[in-house]
Parts: sequence; C-alpha cells; structure tokens
Amino acid sequence: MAEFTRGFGGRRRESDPRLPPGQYLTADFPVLSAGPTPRIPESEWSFSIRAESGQVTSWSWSEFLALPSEDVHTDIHCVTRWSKLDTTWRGVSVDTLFAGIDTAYEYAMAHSYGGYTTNVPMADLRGGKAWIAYAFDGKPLDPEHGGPARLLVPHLYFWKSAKWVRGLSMQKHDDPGFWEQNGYNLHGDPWTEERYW
Ligand SMILES: Nc1nc2c(c(=O)[nH]1)N[C@H]1C(S)=C(S)[C@@H](COP(=O)(O)O)O[C@H]1N2
Ligand SMILES: [Mo]
Repeated sequence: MAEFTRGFGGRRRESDPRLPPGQYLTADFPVLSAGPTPRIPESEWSFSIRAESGQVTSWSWSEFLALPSEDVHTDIHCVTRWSKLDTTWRGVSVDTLFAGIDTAYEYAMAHSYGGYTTNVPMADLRGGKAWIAYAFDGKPLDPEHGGPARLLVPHLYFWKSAKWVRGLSMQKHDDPGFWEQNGYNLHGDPWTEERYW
C-alpha cells in the first residue's frame, strides 16, 4: 500500500511505529534550553553521585573518560512534539557509575551546571536505560546540546535528559525538578503521553 506524507513537516504516526502518539518527525536537532549555555572547561568538570549516607563519589573528566563506554542508537522525543529517530551517542551507562555505590533509595535528582534539575526514578536510570553521554554523531557533544556531557534517558521525554549534567543525588521521594515544578509530568513516558500533570 502506498504511504503519503500528510501535512507540513511531519508524517502520521502509522507511517512509523517508532513515533509515539502526538509526535512529529524532525530531521533537525532543535536546541531547547531554559537559560544560557554554560561553558564548562573539561579541566573544571566533574560528575558526582551523592548517596543517602552523605557519601559522594566523583569523577574528573579524565576519570570519567577512562570508564567503559557504549554506543547508543536511539530515538528521542521532546514534549513539544518533535521526535528525532536514529540518533547516535556515546556515553557511560548509569549502571557503570552505580556499580560501587551503596543506595537503597528509589529516586534520583539530576543536577546540571546552570541550575537545571530533573527528577528520575532509579528504575528508569538502571538496567541499560540511561547514560551520561559525551558524544553525538561521532563528535564531542556541542555545548548547545549539553556538552561536555548530558544525561541521556531516551525512553522518557527529552526534558529528563539533563544537559550539562554535573551529578545525581539520591532521593527518598520523587520530588519535582525544574520543569516538573512548572507543570510537566513527574515521569514523562512518551508512549502514554505523560506530558503534563
Ligand atoms: N540543563 C538543561 N537540560 C535540559 C534543558 C534545559 O533547559 N537545561 N532542556 C530540556 C528539554 S525541555 C529538552 S527537549 C532537551 C533539549 O535538548 P537539545 O537542546 O539537545 O535538543 O534538553 C533537556 N535538558
Ligand atoms: Mo523539551
């Protein structure tokens, strides 16, 4: 059966089963930032995980790059309705970062340089579902897209993928982050359209 492009700028969902409901395909890579792009020299960059004990585990840029990393091929979905298919990233799995960390808490808050925060359940960060990504399309991640490194949680709406990420803090409760305090859904599953509260 023939498939037709309907309307300007997007194909209907039934033309690609990888497109969640209410989303449109884009070939661009839009930049969406709530504030100015922070510039963090790699020499000053670090990533930290703070457990409920108060223990903080940190990696410098060189320590972080020495960790095992993975190529990630995935689709991404913004709550503003664009989706981009077949993106390619390189990053360190969140599982790798948590290998030596003692925590029983079920939630994390991602913290970024510049002050952005977003809350994510550990169930959405562990199990090969999330990375700290430092390359896109075979090149270092552009500052506009979160470089030196960003959280990548591609199965949730892209606001969960905190750019310029500097750490995760373990949380007892699923307290809202920046956009979640401003009306976005606490969880953000694009397949069930968890867009807003
Ligand atoms: N630190 C930070 N991370 C952020 C944002 C932001 O404003 N600040 N915007 C979020 C939103 S709403 C989206 S859609 C994606 C956009 O990522 P991009 O600019 O690389 O497309 O980043 C997310 N991560
Ligand atoms: Mo977004």
